[in-house]
Amino acid sequence: MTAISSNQSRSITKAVLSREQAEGVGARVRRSIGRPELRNHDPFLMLDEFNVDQNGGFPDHPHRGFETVTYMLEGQFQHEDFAGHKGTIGPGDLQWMTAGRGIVHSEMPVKSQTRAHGLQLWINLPKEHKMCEPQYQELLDGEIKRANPQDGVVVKVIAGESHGVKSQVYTRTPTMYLDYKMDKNKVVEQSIPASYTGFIYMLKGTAFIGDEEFEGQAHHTLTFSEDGTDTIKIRTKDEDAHFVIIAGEPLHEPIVQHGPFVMNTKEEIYSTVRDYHDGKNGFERAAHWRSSIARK
Ligand code: FJE
Ligand code: FE
Repeated sequence: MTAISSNQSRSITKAVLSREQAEGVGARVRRSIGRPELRNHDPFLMLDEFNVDQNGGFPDHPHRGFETVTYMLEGQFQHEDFAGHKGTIGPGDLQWMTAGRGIVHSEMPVKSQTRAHGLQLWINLPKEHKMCEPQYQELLDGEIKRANPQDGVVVKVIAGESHGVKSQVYTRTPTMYLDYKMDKNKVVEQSIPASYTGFIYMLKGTAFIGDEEFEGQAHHTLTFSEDGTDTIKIRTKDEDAHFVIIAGEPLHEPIVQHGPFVMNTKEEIYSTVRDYHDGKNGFERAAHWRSSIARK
């Protein structure tokens, strides 16, 4: 009841290294959430750090029942969906795609570029939003607000709030997504709603997390304790660090996943497979569609 615990940081309960594995067509990913040691991180289904060269990509595939959030770090990525929505995202840009009842699309690197490097997060949707109309929220690097809690610490607020700066992204599943760049020898505290589950994915350098200063290194996922604490403390020592903090309100709803379809029951998965096959209930345009960007 007293505020004793509220001044303490969450601690780290797990640290898992993601090595590269093959995914899509000729693409490589470091899988964070979604790998065997990091399943059931409700509301998150998957986080991939992808590296795709000009021969690879993720051609023509469907989604239903969740959101895909693509955040580019390097290179250019093109996308095109079955409703004619298309575009290119470059370093620092964001595509927040709510697949809802159905999207079929291709995600491919721009040919002339050497490689496309970024993060793709899959966020589960609450039951009442699984069959919503698809929606895109697209922000260029320059449109994403920054917090600057102190000299040498810059936070891009992709979703949620940091140090008084709020993202304009609408989240159907309450989500915080922050891109932190810290110089060496800095300490920051980030508040995170006490009910959220969360983790850090390290992109570069080393950070020391929590009161016990758990050491986090590149390509590691560090999961947060769920102890009702509403702050995470992060320190850098003799090198700079780049990482994302991702946290969200757990849905506590049953999850039945069949590849790119995520519903609440087996029956809903069966009808999704049928809808996709028959071109119904949101997949009408899937029938004879093939993207132009996925053809060699
Ligand atoms: C996939 C279903 C999918 N990781 N990282 C099945 F949707 C995908 C898929 C991706 C993906 C796309 C991007 Cl841009 C980045 C990703 C999985 O599209 F690979 C399989 N096997
Ligand atoms: Fe996709």
